[in-house]
Amino acid sequence: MRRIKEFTQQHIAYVLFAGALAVGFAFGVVGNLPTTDAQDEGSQTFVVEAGGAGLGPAEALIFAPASFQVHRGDTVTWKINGFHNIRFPEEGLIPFVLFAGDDVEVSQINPDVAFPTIEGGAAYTGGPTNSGLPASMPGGPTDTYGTFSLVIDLEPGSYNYLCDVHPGMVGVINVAEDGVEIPGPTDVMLQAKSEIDATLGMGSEVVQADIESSFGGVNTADDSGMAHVQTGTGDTGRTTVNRFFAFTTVIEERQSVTWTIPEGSADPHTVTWPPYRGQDVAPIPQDEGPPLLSFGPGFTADIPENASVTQGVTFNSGIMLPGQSFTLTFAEAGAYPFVCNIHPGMEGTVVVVPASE
Ligand SMILES: [Cu+2]
Repeated sequence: MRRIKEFTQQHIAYVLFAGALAVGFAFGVVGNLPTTDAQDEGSQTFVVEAGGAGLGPAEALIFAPASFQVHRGDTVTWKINGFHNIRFPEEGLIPFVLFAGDDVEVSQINPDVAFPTIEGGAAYTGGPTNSGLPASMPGGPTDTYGTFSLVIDLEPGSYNYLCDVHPGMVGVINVAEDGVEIPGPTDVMLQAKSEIDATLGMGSEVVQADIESSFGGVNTADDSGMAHVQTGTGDTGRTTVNRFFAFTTVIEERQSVTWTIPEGSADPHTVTWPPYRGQDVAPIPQDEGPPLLSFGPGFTADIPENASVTQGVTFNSGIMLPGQSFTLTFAEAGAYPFVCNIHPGMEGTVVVVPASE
């Protein structure tokens, strides 16, 4: 049952990416990381869900439980359900991708997000640290699910962490004084489940409205000759649905389509044809240290904004972040399929009919 559920919400096949991370390990980025097995006898292991999935394409972008208590010496294990890192920050969120021109020469995945600064299972004694992005793929090449654990070796207090890929995805570990009674691992798991259910519940009404308004009618151009496709969800709290709304858009020749990721969304997407599955990252080996995780064809824009396309023309918006848009004008009648390179199942079509005059 769980296996089936997992397969229905796979994200990308991070084959190349995982390879690059593995190379990073081989180059010794993580060679000198602390590996102490510090878990005491009598200590407990608490599980945190990093991202929570429901039925269908809805996903809760939360750490669940968001906040819970441990004792010094306990282990926290994050179940990575999707594409997330776990970072105890010095300040706040850092960008997940760096674009050429913004302090870097090559557009790339931010190495400070991608590569770990601590090894899974090590003792965490405080300060900034990062799990890195998922590299392990238990269960098969499309399974990005894995775990990351830390033995909590911290003074009593509250310790915040976050995921850099999904802004707003944050969690707290509260270290209780020794001898103070705290809820056990089973209670913490139940709390996680109820938080995921509540989050998906809050998002579901808005998502349902999105689905009905876009799938229930035909999406066409407005008076200015522009049709709008909402790319992913917005205003759904921490619930995300990786779909295009609408799925099908019908316009006339020489009309345009604009795809927009709502400001309030937490997921990046692309608008692409044909798909470049597994080609989001093209690692460039460096003389020292980990490879540079440069954008592959999947993440790289290959057509100017507002370009005019005809049948057979390929197009890729490149990676788009929340609040960003991408526009194409369709000069020739025909059907134009498109996908998001990042989220399998996120697909749509623009049907272009001959102009009426
Ligand atoms: Cu997507």
